[in-house]
Amino acid sequence: MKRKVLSALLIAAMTVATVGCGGGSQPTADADASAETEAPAEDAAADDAEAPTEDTAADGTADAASGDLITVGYAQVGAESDWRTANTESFKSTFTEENGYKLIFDDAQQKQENQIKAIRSFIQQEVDYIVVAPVVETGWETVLEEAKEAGIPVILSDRMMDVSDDTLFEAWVGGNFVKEGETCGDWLAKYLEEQGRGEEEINMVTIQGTIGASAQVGRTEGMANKLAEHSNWKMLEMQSGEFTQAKGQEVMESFLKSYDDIDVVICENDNEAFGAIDAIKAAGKTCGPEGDIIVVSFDSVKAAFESMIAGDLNATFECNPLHGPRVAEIIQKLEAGETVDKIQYVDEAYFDTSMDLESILAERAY
Ligand code: GYE
Repeated sequence: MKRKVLSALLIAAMTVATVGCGGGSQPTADADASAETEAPAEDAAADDAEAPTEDTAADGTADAASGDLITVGYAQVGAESDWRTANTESFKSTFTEENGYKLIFDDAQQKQENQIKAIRSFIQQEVDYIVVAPVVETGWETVLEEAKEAGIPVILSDRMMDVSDDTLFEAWVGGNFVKEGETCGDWLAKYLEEQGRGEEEINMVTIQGTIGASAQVGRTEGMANKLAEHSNWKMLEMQSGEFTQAKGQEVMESFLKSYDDIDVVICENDNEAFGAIDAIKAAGKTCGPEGDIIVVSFDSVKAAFESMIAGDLNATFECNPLHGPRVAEIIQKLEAGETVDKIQYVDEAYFDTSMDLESILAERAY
């Protein structure tokens, strides 16, 4: 039985107890050139995955000893931030031949059209699973229908898709972006209160992420919920910094030209904050706990800890990028015919300069 048919059966009836984990299809000659094959292609003899195997391990790895590799196509957003680099690394170190996988990795350079192309290329290559970290939430129905038609299960990771038919994907795993935004607002309220500025008029600006990305939509919404609770907080302006340091700096430069009384800048990721901090300093202002402008951001990558230790950044709200093993676990459950939770949120914390940041940084994985 062809693996694609097995996958289709898996979708149609989750009653299949154990499903073959082979497949290992070769990239076709006309495969999208941008889809970079992570691992060397298997030899033709390995492509004999017709028979079901029962050799998946409980730790989310597959047994490579049988020679049957699970082919996974990962449509990655891009390489826009430290978070993204850690996320890519998590997938590359999890989906190895040693662990029983062949990873086909595609970097979409933050463009949805490139991701759609990559997904079509994965379908053409008859991969076993398609994993997508969607750049934006909308506009995916057609290509997901094509994957469904081909019998290839789709797993979403990191950002969410807004699709009317949720059978178009198997599961999603990522951060709770609205909650992250609300945690940021709550932190800010407490911080201002402690400074005796609880009743003061507070002027804010936001450097948003990529517009339409669920990390942007959720963080903006969470913060808006908290703004509604504080009549003395004023959002002067919001503009996208595309989740990059360079754009974050550019946007902050323009904010500083337009307003001379900014109290808080909310950066929807750490890299934008690094750019904003450079812009603040270049404008002759100061930031951080001792400075003129409070700077907060999301992700909590290592460089954010360094920035807090340096006294530039006030706080960072965590978003965990290490989704490789989580997606592998979902795949192994599907391979075993088990049901998986459709929506899987990852627990997240926050960090500020009142904490022992040196010790936390020493233990930090990303
Ligand atoms: O915050 C940002 C990255 O989607 C959660 O994307 C992710 C975001 C993350 O570019 O740094």
